[in-house]
Amino acid sequence: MYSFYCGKYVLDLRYPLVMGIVNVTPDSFSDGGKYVSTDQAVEHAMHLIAEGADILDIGGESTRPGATPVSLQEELDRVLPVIEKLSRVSDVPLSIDTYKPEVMRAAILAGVDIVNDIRALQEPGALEIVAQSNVGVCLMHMQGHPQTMQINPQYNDVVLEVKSFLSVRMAAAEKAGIEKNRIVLDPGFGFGKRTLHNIALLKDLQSLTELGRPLLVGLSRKSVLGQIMGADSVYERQYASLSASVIAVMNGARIVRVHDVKATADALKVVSAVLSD
Ligand code: 8Y4
Repeated sequence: MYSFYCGKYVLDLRYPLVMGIVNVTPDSFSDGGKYVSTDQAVEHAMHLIAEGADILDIGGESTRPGATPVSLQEELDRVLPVIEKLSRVSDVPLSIDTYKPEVMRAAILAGVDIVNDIRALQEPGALEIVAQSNVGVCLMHMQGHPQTMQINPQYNDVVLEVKSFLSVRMAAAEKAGIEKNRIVLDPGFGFGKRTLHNIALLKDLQSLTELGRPLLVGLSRKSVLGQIMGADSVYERQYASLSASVIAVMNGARIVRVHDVKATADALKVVSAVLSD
């Protein structure tokens, strides 16, 4: 239940780990143009490791609600140089944030240890590519598609529906040959969910642990926190993000995907001390 087999690593998830976000997109790394700097992304990644990141999640396509998709070639051009450089120097597992099977394949060849897929390996060919490797995978729930998912999210019982989706995707992964101990599960905060749905999931996260695999959650800087606080800027969400990570881990999460690694690592030391007592 608590070992996560991912590529070169076996992670002990009896205690919470911090996954640091490395965006290789022009909105976060640019001189105001379209170009993306490999060096800046690698430098940021190394900074996150120094701050205590246990895992790095590298993404080349913004998955924010309404964001425009990038082409396969553009995504590969963004993430591969970063993965190639980091895999030579990093002492923590690298994760690729993608739903595209071709990007998964190239990233695995370049040395990533985890595939973080917001589409839970539903793209044709994705299950096979992960099955033919030894990488770990994060299966995430999303209702709808990134461009439209926040228009009208609807659930009868959000916790039950997320749980049943994750159960189905975990069964599909195992049937394809991906061993259970290579899987972590994620309710997908903000992905086709209203504030009330996100709060219901955070409150009742513990029930998702009944699926028998560790939970990964991402709430860092998300709009649900802005909604709760009444603050629009993502830069006003750091304390709320930290609170959300602490609540998530107290309620059973074992990996938190965050922008602010140092603050989160400190907070999770306190949580770990309480959990292990
Ligand atoms: C401000 C900051 C506004 C961030 C929106 C966002 C998750 C994920 C994302 C997650 C897993 C995001 C790739 C969305 N969220 N992967 N990815 N779980 N496993 N939005 O919750 O950070 S991107």
